[in-house]
Amino acid sequence: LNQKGCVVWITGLSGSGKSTLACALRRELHIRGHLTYVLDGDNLRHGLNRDLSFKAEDRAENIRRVGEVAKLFADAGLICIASLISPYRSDRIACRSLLPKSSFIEVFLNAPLEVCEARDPKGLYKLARAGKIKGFTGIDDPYEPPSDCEIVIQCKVGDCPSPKSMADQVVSYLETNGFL
Ligand code: GGZ
Repeated sequence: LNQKGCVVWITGLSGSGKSTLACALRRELHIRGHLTYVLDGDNLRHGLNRDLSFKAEDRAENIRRVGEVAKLFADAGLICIASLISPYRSDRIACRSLLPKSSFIEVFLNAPLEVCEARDPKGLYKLARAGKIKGFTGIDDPYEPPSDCEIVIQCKVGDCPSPKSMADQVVSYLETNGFL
């Protein structure tokens, strides 16, 4: 293995396609012979982070733990793909500071709330609108978009890139910056 490890940190609203992108990116990198590991917020909340709620300080702790684990994978030479809403800029900045400069690659999956809410794959937006889930990101809880991230993936109403083309955008960045 001759690979420079890094963390690809995907942030965006629930339903923006973070897990889909993570999965497509894993596939593209695997095809190219690179070792990856995907850390998905929703999955980790069933295990490592099962003790955490969605209030701001628990989200911060969620992001902190995943950042520390991602750092371990990057240290081991893997491309670690983390997909979490990670709604607070300060929490993402704290993760960035754990890694050597340039090896934290922040990807903003910029899908409008309207698109995410129309998808509503788990019916959570519907529950949030009905007041049955409190503190749902984008509805009655904040999302702070990155101001200085490495990659922005734009998704517009009626015009969202395919999973493969989202992944390709990240692959191009990794190639250009010497990670592949
Ligand atoms: C946001 C919530 C909430 C609230 C449950 N707010 O899209 P999903 O459903 O499948 O994945 C989301 C997941 C968010 O976990 P993260 O660890 O990524 O969040 S954070 O980074 O903010 O800590 C969503 C579901 O949990 N979910 N309640 N109130 N998303």
